[in-house]
Amino acid sequence: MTTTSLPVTPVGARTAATHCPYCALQCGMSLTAEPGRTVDVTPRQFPTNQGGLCQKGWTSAAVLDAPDRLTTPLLRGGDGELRPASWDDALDVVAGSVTRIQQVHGPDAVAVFGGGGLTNEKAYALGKFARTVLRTANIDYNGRFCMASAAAGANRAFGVDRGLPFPLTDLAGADAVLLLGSNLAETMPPSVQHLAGVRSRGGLVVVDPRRSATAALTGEPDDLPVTGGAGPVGDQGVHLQPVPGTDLVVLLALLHVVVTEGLLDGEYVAARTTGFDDVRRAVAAWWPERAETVCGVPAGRLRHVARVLAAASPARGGAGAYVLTGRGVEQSTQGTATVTAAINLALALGLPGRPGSGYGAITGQGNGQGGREHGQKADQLPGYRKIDDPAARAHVAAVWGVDPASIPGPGRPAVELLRSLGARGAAGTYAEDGRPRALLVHGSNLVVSAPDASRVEANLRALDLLVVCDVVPSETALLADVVLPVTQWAEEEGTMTSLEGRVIRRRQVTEPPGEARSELWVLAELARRLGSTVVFPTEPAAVFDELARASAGGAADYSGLSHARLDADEASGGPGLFWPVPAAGASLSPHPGTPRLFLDRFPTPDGRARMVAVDHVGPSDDVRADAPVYLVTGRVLQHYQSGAQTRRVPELDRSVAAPFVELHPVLGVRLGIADGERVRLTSRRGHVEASARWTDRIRPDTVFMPFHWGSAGSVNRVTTDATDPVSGMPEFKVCAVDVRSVKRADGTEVVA
Ligand SMILES: Nc1nc2c(c(=O)[nH]1)N[C@H]1C(S)=C(S)[C@@H](COP(=O)(O)OP(=O)(O)OC[C@H]3O[C@@H](n4cnc5c(=O)[nH]c(N)nc54)[C@H](O)[C@@H]3O)O[C@H]1N2
Ligand SMILES: Nc1nc2c(c(=O)[nH]1)N[C@H]1C(S)=C(S)[C@@H](COP(=O)(O)OP(=O)(O)OC[C@H]3O[C@@H](n4cnc5c(=O)[nH]c(N)nc54)[C@H](O)[C@@H]3O)O[C@H]1N2
Ligand code: SF4
Ligand SMILES: [Mo]
Repeated sequence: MTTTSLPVTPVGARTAATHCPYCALQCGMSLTAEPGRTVDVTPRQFPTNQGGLCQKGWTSAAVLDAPDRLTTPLLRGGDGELRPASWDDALDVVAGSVTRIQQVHGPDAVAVFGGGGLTNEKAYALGKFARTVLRTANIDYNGRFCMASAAAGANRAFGVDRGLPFPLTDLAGADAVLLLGSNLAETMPPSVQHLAGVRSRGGLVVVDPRRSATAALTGEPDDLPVTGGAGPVGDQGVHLQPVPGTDLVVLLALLHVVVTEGLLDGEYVAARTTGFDDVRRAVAAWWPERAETVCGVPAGRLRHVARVLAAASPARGGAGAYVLTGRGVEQSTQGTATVTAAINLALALGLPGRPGSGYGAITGQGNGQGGREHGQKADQLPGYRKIDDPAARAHVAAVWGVDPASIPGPGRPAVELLRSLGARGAAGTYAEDGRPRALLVHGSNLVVSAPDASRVEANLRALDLLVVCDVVPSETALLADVVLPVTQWAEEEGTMTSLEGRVIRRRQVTEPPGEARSELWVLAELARRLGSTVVFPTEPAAVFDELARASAGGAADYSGLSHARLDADEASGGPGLFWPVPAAGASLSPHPGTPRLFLDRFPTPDGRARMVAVDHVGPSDDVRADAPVYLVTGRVLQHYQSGAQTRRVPELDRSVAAPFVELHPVLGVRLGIADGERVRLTSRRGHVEASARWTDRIRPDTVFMPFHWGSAGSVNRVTTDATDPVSGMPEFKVCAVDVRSVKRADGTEVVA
C-alpha cells in the first residue's frame, strides 16, 4: 500500500461554483484552490440549501488530500500483498483476466456494480461499457439498496419515477407534511428550513420508531405517547412512533379514516385515477383500533393525523399537503407496498399534480436520481428506458453503433447478483452455471453497506477477479485483486441530478493527485484493450452530448441539455433545469425544463394514476423468543454511508468516532445493560459489537445502530438480505436480534 500526503494543485480558475460531493440535496458551494493550500469551501445560494451546509459539506475538502488517498494503481502479488503498478500493467491484467474468464464461462461471468454517487456521464459510460464491451447482463448498482422501492412504486402508479416531482422549495407553503421514515434533520440538514412554514402551522407529521432529530421538530414531548385518545400533540406537529416495519398499517388506517369520514377528493379520484374501488375494499378492514393492535400507534392519533392531512388538502380549501417517504419505510420487504399505500393516500386526498401538494420520495445519494436514469440498473437503458423494450433497444443501439440484438437482456438485481458470486453450492446460491466470477466495482463500498455483509465478503473473496475503482482504500478496495485510483468531485467536470430532478454542473478546481485518472478514461482504455470498436469519448461534455441523444424520447429526456446550456443557464442566474428537457424542434425555442410533473396528466397510457391495493404482511425476520428485540438501522449527521469518505475527515471522525447502539433505559435495565457498556447484537446472520447509548427517544422494544463502520462494528453483518418481491430492495431497516452485554455478570467475556 502506498500512502502519500498530497499538495493540492489548482487548475485554471481558482474558484468555481459547484455542489457538495455527498447527498442528493446537492447544496450549492464555491470551491477555492490556491497552490500549496487545502481547498476552501464556502456555501452558496442555491434553492435546496439557501446558503446553508451541514458539517459534512463544510469539511468535504478534507477527502481530497486524505493521507491514504489512492494515487497509483495497485496489483495483488503472489504473496497476497497489494503493490503499486503502472496503469498499463494494471489495465492489461484486468483485460487479460476478463478475456480468459469470458472465454471459458461466457459474457455474464463478468459482473459490474455501480454507484449513485457517479456523475451522469460516468453512470452512462459504465452502463454502455457493460452492455457493449463486456456484453454482460450482470450490471446493477447500490441504488438498489436506496431507491428501488420508491422507483417501483412511482413507476407503477404514475408512469415515471422522479423522486420529487416538484421543487423542494414548494414544501414551504403547505399546511401539512407527512414524513414517513425520513430523518432529514440529520440526513439533509439544510432542507429543514423548507419545513418552517408547515411547522409554524402545526402540520408536520413524522413517522419513526425513534424520536429522531426530525421527529423532535414536531415539538412533541420526549416520553412515549400515551395510549388512547389523541395523546400529546406537539406545537409544531405530531410524531407517530410505530412498531418497526408496520408503516403500511399506519397508512392503511389513515386512508380508512379518509374514506369513512368522507374526507376524500372524490372529483379528483374520479377524473385522475383508476383502481380506487379495490383500494377502498383493501382499507375497509383497517379501522384505527385494529391498526393500533399491530402498529402500536393510538387510534385517536391516527384519526387526528388523517384529519390534519385532509384539512390541508386543496379539495377542502387547505393550502396544500405532501406525503413524503424515506428509507425508513422503503428498505423493507414490503417497501414497494408501503410506497404504494403512501401514494394511494396522496391520490385519495387529490394531491399529486396539484401545485402546492404532492407525493415524493426523498432521494439519497449525490446522484441517486441521475444514477437510476442512464443505464447502470440491471433492467434499464439510458433515458430511463426498459431494456426489454424493442424500440428502446433499437434507439440506444443506434446511438452506440451496435446491433440491437447484441445488447443483453435484464440482469440480476444487486442482492441477487452479490448472492450469486463466488460461493459454490451453498443453500440459496445459484448453480455453478452462469455465476459471475469477476466483479468490477465503481463507487460502492459494498462489503460494508450490503446486507448480510459477512456472506458478501466471503463471496468477494471467492471471485477469480475483483477490480475496484475508488478514491480511497475502502474496505472493499482492500479485498481487490486490482485497485484503480480515480478522480473525485473537485477533480472533475460533469453533471449531477438532484433529488428534485434538477440537472446541475459539477466543476473541477484541482488536478487529480498522482496518477489518479477519470473513470471515463479507464473505461475507454479497457474497451480498447478488450478489442472493442465502440467509441468511448473521455471528455465529460462529449459524453453528456451522447447521453442526451441516447435519452431522447425516454422518460428522463435530457436531449435539450448540454454542458454549454447548463453553464449559460447558471451564468444568467438560473438554478439548473428539471428533466424532461426534450430537444427543441428546428423552429422552436429551447424547452424550459419541467419543474412540476403531472399538472395535466400522468405519463401512463390512459393519463391517469393507478391506485393498487396492498396489504400488510410484516417483516421477513420478525421478533421471536431467541431474538426478541427489533433492530433498526440508519445514519448519523457526521458520517456518510459506509464511512469510506467521512471516516477520513478528522473533524467528523472525532465527533462520532465509533459505532454505537441506541437503546431505551427500560430495555437496558431489563437486559442488564448499562449506559456505555459494550453490547453484542446477534441475528441469524451474525453478530456485531458496539457500546450502548441509553436514550428515551426510542421505543423500548427496539434498538438502533448506524451502518457507517466496517469489520466488527458493521451492523450489516447482522441485517437480512431478504428483498422486496417487486423492487429487489433489501430489508435493511428491520430485523430481529438478541441483545446482550458482552461481559457476563461475573466479568468474563461472552464466547461467540
Ligand atoms: N448524514 C448522512 N446523510 C445522508 C446519508 C448518510 O449516510 N449520512 N446518506 C444519504 C443517502 S444515500 C440516503 S438514502 C439518505 C437517507 O435518509 P433517511 O431516509 O433520512 O435516513 P435513515 O437514517 O437511513 O432512515 C431514516 C429514519 O428511518 C427510521 N426507521 C427505521 N426503521 C423504520 C421503520 O420501520 N419505520 C419508519 N417509519 N422509520 C424507520 C430510522 O429511525 C431513521 O430515523 O440520506 C442521505 N444523506
Ligand atoms: N444497514 C444499512 N445498510 C445500508 C443502508 C441503511 O440504511 N442501513 N443504506 C443503504 C443505502 S441507502 C445506500 S445508498 C448504500 C450506500 O453504501 P455504498 O454503496 O457503500 O456507498 P458509499 O459509502 O457512498 O461508497 C461509495 C464509494 O465510492 C467512492 N467514490 C466516491 N466517488 C467516486 C467516483 O467518482 N468513482 C468511484 N469509482 N468511486 C467513488 C467512495 O470513496 C466510496 O468508497 O448503503 C446501503 N446500506
Ligand atoms: S446536506 Fe447533503 S449536500 Fe448539503 S452539505 Fe450536507 S451532505 Fe452536502
Ligand atoms: Mo441511499
